Amino acid sequence: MSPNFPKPHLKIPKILLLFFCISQIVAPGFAFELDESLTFIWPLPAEFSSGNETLSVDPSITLTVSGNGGNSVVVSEAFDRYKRVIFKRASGFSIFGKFRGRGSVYDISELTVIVHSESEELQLGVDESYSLTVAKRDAQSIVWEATIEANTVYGALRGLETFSQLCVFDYGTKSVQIYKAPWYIQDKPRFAYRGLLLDTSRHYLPTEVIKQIIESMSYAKLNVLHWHIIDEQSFPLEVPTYPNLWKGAYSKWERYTVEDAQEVVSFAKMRGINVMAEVDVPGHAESWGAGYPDLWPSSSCREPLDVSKNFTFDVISGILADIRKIFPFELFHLGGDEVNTDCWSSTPHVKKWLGDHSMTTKDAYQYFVLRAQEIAISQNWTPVNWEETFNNFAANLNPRTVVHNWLGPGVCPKVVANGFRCIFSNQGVWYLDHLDVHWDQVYTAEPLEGINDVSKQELVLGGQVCMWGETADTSAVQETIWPRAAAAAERLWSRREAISTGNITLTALPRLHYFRCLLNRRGVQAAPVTNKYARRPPR
Ligand code: CP6
Repeated sequence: MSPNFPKPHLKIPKILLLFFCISQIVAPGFAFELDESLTFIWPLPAEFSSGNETLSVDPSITLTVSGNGGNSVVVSEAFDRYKRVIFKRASGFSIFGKFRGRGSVYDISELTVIVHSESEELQLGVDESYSLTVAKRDAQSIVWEATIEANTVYGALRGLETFSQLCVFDYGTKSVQIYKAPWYIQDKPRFAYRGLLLDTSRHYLPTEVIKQIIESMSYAKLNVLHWHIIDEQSFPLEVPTYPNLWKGAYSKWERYTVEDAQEVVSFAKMRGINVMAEVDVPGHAESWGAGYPDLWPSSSCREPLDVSKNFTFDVISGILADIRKIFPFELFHLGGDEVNTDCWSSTPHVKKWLGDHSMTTKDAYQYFVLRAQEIAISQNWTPVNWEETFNNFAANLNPRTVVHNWLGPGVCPKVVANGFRCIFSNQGVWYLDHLDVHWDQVYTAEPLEGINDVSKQELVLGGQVCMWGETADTSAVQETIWPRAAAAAERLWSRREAISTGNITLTALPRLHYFRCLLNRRGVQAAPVTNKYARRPPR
């Protein structure tokens, strides 16, 4: 008798035990209630096939990693995390398993992960492809094997997520099972950039909360956290070169030290997620002046940042140099949106400077953005700017600029026609703080809409949902992000043809309901799919 097989203290009538055992042999998993015709994986893999066998998964499942990337802690730590997630509810004890044993009492007691590359470099376009097979060793064999094969550790992470989604807790047997085996999955993302924006200036979010959100992003295979750290309302980040800047924080406690930010970045990296920082200039930077009032045009007219002083650009340069050491991701967001230049034309010394340089306020806006871009480029970043910069002076933007759409649909087609790269975030559908937007509107928004030329399509890096912070803090942030961010995540990961045809009420909605419950089971406060905000009347 195995040591974890407890002696029954209860007197159970033998006939009941016998009946239970027989029922488990004759009809294992009889209490299965999922609609087996559907594949409950979110986002949908690129290619997959499945069968109709039910397997049991060993709660003591072990990991075997091989290949050049076999020693990576990225994979072994992820395996441990997923093991906790998968076996939250299952004990190591199963009568059911005892009757199916061929040496092992479980069908799957080992997961093999093969990682070809040793590199743990995580940049835009990193290879996230993987294959996942849950099948018999060969046609004659009765031994089942689960294998993930990937070129990079980050592909292996995506494969582990999919594997975890195949593992379903069965309330009939109180064990974890894989339905519809054998599985053959070949998967890769459609877009390299699949983002979520978090805004920590309108409301401070503790790093623990940011980390929980990062963890939940990995469940939906999102891979970029766009950290809108600073804005006009508060400056929570420590900048060692200009130590007064974070005087613009809401309080002494609502701050991020350099170490906090580093911790967020490395936590994200372990989950295959890049962190793109944003320093939104010149329009969204009033809080900078709390520490350095010279950055304001005047104490009564505080934004945009004073374009006339070199000090302004020294500070930008200092911030970027300090945070370059924290954020290894090549993309860096310089904002550039919603610039109201009234303070420049109404403040005497700025007005004089404009005259001396024969600049209109619009010229000065361009001058500011381009000078900030040069600073970023000189520090080895690729600049990202909100679309107003493109809308106002596309001809002069640095050609390496990635343009971030937000104002409406139809922008990325123009951006890529001009040879720039684009990120799709149409506010009408992908701004999560717009609570009246329903899951299906998020789901059907298509980043390549209106772009037919394949060489132009390649300039669309992907898309991003935005969780602006004016109206949501820790208390509501997860329920506002999820489940609608998941709708965008599938749009960005899965093949366009596979998710754009047919009736999404049948092909996507049941899976999204299931994914939302999966998030809840994993401790993520995802809202109901059709909730008080996002209910859609029957059509
Ligand atoms: N903050 C910054 C914001 C917004 C933008 N930039 C924003 C604008 C309109 C809506 C939602 C958010 N709050 N810095 C625009 C990119 Cl509807």
